Amino acid sequence: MSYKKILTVQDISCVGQCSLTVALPILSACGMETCILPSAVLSTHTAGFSGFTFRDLTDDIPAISSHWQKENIKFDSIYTGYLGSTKQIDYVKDLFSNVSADKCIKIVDPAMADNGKLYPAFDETYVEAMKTLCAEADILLPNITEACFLTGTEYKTEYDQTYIKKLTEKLKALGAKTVVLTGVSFKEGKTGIYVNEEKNSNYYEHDKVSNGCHGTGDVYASAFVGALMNDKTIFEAAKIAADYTVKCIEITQNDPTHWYGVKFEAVLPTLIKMLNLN
Ligand code: PXL
Repeated sequence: MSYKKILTVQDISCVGQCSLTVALPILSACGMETCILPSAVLSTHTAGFSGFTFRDLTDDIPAISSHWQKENIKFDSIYTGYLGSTKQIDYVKDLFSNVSADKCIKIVDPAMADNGKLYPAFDETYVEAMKTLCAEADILLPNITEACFLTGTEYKTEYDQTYIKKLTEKLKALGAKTVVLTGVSFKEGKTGIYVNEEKNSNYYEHDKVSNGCHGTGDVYASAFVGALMNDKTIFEAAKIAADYTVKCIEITQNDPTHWYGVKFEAVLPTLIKMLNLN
């Protein structure tokens, strides 16, 4: 396997098993050199805890980026998640221009909404700015709520193939080359991933093991990036990430004290096996 250098830009939620505390271990387990740029530092994530602290690191980004450019540091992939501010989106676009290696794969998880609602920190201005970042993505990894906000589509919990196909086509019209849409359920008890690539679309269906666990979007995106950078195709990476995420949910769902994230650590060996890394 070739040794790849990835940059991931997202927050540090000190407690909560999301963002960087998930991406860093998963990408490392997948054999990647994982470099990080924290967008903000929070005491916990914002979904379910109250009174969390929030330190915005937007103003640190230009100097970090300049230093990397002076050192000629470049990345084989840049993967972005939860960002700290609307202004930061412009800085991330500068990173895409300035610290990408040849053939750098730009992966954007718009991490801003779920279950029909924006996360507390975000508003319409953020959504508008996020559209411009999505336009630069080689691969966009939204859930259905994010896809609806980004395309001005009515959010539905029941839908058909046509609704999903149109949603992903509208995301591609923003400029993203490939859309990997998560949480797409056409049948009771099942959910899956709808992948709309440059030339063809594909759907991977699997059992729905819970009605939504916090942090699974970040686990999914990180495993997807790890698999893709191990030279899996986009669809193979989408399937591996789904199978891994299901395993994480299975070992977490019966523990009511663990409502804030999934126990992704214990099943990392399974992910490594799926990638044939051992
Ligand atoms: O998992 C997405 C996420 C990441 N980071 C922070 C969050 C959330 C979701 O709520 O609050 C800080």
